Amino acid sequence: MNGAESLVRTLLAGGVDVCFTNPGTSEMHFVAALDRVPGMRCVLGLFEGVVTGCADGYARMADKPASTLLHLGPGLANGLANLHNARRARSPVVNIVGDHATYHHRYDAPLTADIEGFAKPVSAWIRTSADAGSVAADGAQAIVAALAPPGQVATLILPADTAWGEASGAIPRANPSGRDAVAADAVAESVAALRSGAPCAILMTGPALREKSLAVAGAIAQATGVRLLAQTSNARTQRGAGRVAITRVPYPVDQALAMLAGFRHIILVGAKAPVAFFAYPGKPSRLTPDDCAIHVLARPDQDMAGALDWLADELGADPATAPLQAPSRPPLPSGALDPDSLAQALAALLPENAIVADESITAGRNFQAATAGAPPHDWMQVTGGSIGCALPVATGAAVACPDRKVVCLHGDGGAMYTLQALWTQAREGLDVTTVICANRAYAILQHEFANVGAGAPGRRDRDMLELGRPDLDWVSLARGMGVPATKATTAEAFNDAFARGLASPGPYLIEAVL
Ligand SMILES: Cc1ncc(C[n+]2csc(CCOP(=O)(O)OP(=O)(O)O)c2C)c(N)n1
Ligand SMILES: [Mg+2]
Repeated sequence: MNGAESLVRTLLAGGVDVCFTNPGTSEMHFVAALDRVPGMRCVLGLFEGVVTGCADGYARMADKPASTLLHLGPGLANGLANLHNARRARSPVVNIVGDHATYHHRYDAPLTADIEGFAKPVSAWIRTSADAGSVAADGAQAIVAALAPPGQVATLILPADTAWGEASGAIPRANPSGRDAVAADAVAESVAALRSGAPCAILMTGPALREKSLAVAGAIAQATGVRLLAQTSNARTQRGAGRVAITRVPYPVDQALAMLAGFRHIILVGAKAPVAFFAYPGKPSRLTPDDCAIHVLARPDQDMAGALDWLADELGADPATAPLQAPSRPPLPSGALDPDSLAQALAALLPENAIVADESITAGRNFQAATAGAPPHDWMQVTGGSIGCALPVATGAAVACPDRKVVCLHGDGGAMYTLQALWTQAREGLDVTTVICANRAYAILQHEFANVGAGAPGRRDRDMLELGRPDLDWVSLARGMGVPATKATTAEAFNDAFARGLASPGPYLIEAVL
């Protein structure tokens, strides 16, 4: 058995059975091993930002890592932005990067690069395998590192000769460490804050936004009057009818400041103390008032569900008493297609158990509010602010959950970064309905231009923020990659197209002209 095969068998033994890949010459023995060893699903992405975004989406839904296979430094570099989003999502990823053979390095061939240097900022764990005999053990440790709470990117660099050299065999599954319970002090501090009588909020993210923990938090809110809030961007929120609804801290700084203004205590469950996405002249970076105390009930790597259970116990809050979101569906919209009618159509049609990948930016400001009473579903956001995330995240989620409908809501600007994901959806027959919010602009930046006080935009400024001349033809772009598509310019046309996409078992794209 060679090193590559020992690694593939080790990955499978460790429960990693999907590989999102874009290989090159240095990975050919790994590619051969993927074919020789049965059991690994290999999914080709035509750009590394697709590969890494798929691994992120897969992990968010499967709660376990996929592996990637990337080609040397440049391949990794192309995938970095979505590894950044994966890091912020706390997604476990076994990020495998091929490298030149160890003895080839000294010649500084064209593709030679500082792979560890490229990997460092996004990786919690990095190892370059020394020889074929260590590849399996390194792979086993990469899985443990990826799964270490809260979930992280583990980068394994595989010189070509470690893949083709002789190895002894696979390493059996190792147990990853679990989440540590929170300290009694942290619970006591939160209880004291909740009993103080002063206005208090619980700010949550990560696993705390799954249905069961939300119910416990809802009961705590029912018992104490505390306000439940979620971070602005979350990897995955379980929401919809029959679940405890949670409001996010808004992105616009003034709205966030207004929401948080009255609180004297904020209890963090996996979340960070809220800060503005960007600095704006004359506005604060921290979003909480100066006299607001911040209490950490659970760090991101700790057991959030257990912490909430414990807190509920102390307060005598019974999860059965949590107030649940009532079902509500609006009628189908008619007339002009705009962000409001689009939101209404989503709310009217979103199917039960859907997975939503949301990078709709300005068009989607009301999508969450509108769909609060839709049937239960999961909602994934761009966690690291790096656009070009949702198309691959939707693709990876569809690989993880073949029985569920995935709906991808995307700005037209961000979608151009990783549109190759559509080809992967077509090739793999993935059940994803994509809605492109075609406002022909980087609309958010048009607002931000004013927000940062850059003055009135000139002609050249406008040219940097508008996407027209020519308009992107999303129907042709999708069809060119094997995805059926249609364009909607009215609410009625969108209703029909969205219903058609939801009814079809494979990928479908709608260019919603706003
Ligand atoms: C990787 C990366 N590059 C650039 C940006 C800056 N940026 C933020 S939003 C945006 C435009 C988004 O446009 P679109 O997806 O069409 O959404 P809209 O603002 O029109 O709603 C850009 C370029 C970013 N956040 N990430
Ligand atoms: Mg746009």
